[in-house]
Amino acid sequence: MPYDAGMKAFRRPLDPRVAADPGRLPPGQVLTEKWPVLHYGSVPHYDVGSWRLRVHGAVERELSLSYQEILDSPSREVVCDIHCVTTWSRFDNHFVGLPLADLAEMAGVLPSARFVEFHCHAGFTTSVPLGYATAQDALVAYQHDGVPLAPEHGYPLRAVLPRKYFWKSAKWLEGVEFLESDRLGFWERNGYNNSADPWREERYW
Ligand SMILES: Nc1nc2c(c(=O)[nH]1)N[C@H]1C(S)=C(S)[C@@H](COP(=O)(O)O)O[C@H]1N2
Ligand SMILES: [Mo]
Repeated sequence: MPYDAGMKAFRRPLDPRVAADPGRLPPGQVLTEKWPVLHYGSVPHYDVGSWRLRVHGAVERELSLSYQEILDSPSREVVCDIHCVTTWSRFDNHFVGLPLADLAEMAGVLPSARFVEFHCHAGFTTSVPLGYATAQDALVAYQHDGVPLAPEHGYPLRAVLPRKYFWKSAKWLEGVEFLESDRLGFWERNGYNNSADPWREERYW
């Protein structure tokens, strides 16, 4: 079989959203319709009656918020595209949650804070510069496309940081810590690029 004929079988029709806006898909990414599940370790099953989010570090007041308190706070919807470092992208995700900027304000983030570190189930961590975490599109989210997050996607709460590769969008959040100097997270210590900008293809070190 000629080489070319074999390849054609795998060629996908161009998605109309990519055809309409070719620059929407970052370099090296492939569009997917389903929402893949990707993480290290096993999926935790939280009892939201006892689960809390701790907000701490370079803040005036440490917070410990219940799931209900988070649901009762003013929410924001963010519609965004997500880009995984393993090359899948998914368009038009509707996340609802609490803006990270609001959390920062509630806790009284100190002027010395420059990074935000996310603490998750089983010791998983990741971090971003404060400016990304407090941008309009950065959330701690509890809902995706109209339904509460499924356990495998981070229930009860995950970070959503659409401007970075999706590994920075930490699932199963237990803590948000404001830092004066950065700490490398789980994937970042294992070869991922700490800056993680999909438009610059900052995948690995
Ligand atoms: N707690 C935790 N969050 C995590 C991860 C993980 O291993 N643990 N993996 C990250 C990676 S690599 C990706 S691509 C996204 C995948 O999110 P999804 O499974 O909801 O698609 O979660 C991120 N958040
Ligand atoms: Mo990922």
